[in-house]
Amino acid sequence: MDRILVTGAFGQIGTELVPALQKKYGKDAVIAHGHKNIPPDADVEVVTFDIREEGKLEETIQKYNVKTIYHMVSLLSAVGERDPSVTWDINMNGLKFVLDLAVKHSIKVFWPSSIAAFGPTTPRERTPQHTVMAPTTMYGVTKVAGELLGQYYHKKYNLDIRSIRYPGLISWKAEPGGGTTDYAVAVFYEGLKTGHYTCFVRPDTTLPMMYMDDAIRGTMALMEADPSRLTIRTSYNFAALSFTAEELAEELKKHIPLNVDYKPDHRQQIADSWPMSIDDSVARQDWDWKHQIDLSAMTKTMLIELRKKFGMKS
Ligand code: AKB
Repeated sequence: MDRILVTGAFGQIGTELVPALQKKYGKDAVIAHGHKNIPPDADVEVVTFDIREEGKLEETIQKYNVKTIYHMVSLLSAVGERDPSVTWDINMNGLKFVLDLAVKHSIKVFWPSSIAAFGPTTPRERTPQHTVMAPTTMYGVTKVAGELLGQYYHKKYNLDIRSIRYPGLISWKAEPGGGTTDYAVAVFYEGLKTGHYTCFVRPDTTLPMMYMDDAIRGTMALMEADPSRLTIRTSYNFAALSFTAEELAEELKKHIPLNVDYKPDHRQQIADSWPMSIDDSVARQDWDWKHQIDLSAMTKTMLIELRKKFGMKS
């Protein structure tokens, strides 16, 4: 049986991608790779190793007859600045191992890029698909380099690699860790638990965001898309919502008592270097991408699901 390997399967995206893939392709078709913090109740076949251990990755590919990899392992923007060398090592060398083995074993690859691939010299409104890409974080540098490496492997070795530039993702199942857009999730958690949130970016900070269900649907749609329609093998711009930190807080206040104060920290500079909104018309044209969930629907769903998760009355 051909199987799908999800690396970084217990991170924010992997946690929701794995059950979605199991639902579509069958429970036994999916193998989940993790390194640390594997949930004891994980309902999936799990493999555990550091992604830089190339031998272990190849063993897994051969043992399970892996024919598709969603390579989700990555250190994010804020945490990536703590140790840029480790960030390069995990994000780039990990990716290169995956790409080399994908060529060797004829595997199709999904790899996530991000709005972090853009930088302060990029046009910030309706950022085009093809534009200046000069990021100022190590995470962003690895995203641009990874996009180019993927495209190179596609042209040189005919590797079927597909990629999306994710905006900030908002979800309730697993919290993000170490990103700049994490405030847009933390405000839900803290707001519900304590009625108060101290936000680490200014109220007028505007970033592109998306509810996780849309992100998972879009990711799987790109992987299913007819390859002859795909014109981008670096990474597709991918968008849904754009709002300020204050607009998000105001939306929450329609449903819960909430007091938000703003104490910008080092992450403000990163947020200010990223786009405020994204032009994703190429994705919409090439593989019919269309988001479904707006700010109001997302806020309502987040609150319903988090209340259940925390055992609170609705
Ligand atoms: C981060 O904030 O680092 C991530 C991203 C936008 O890639 N959420």
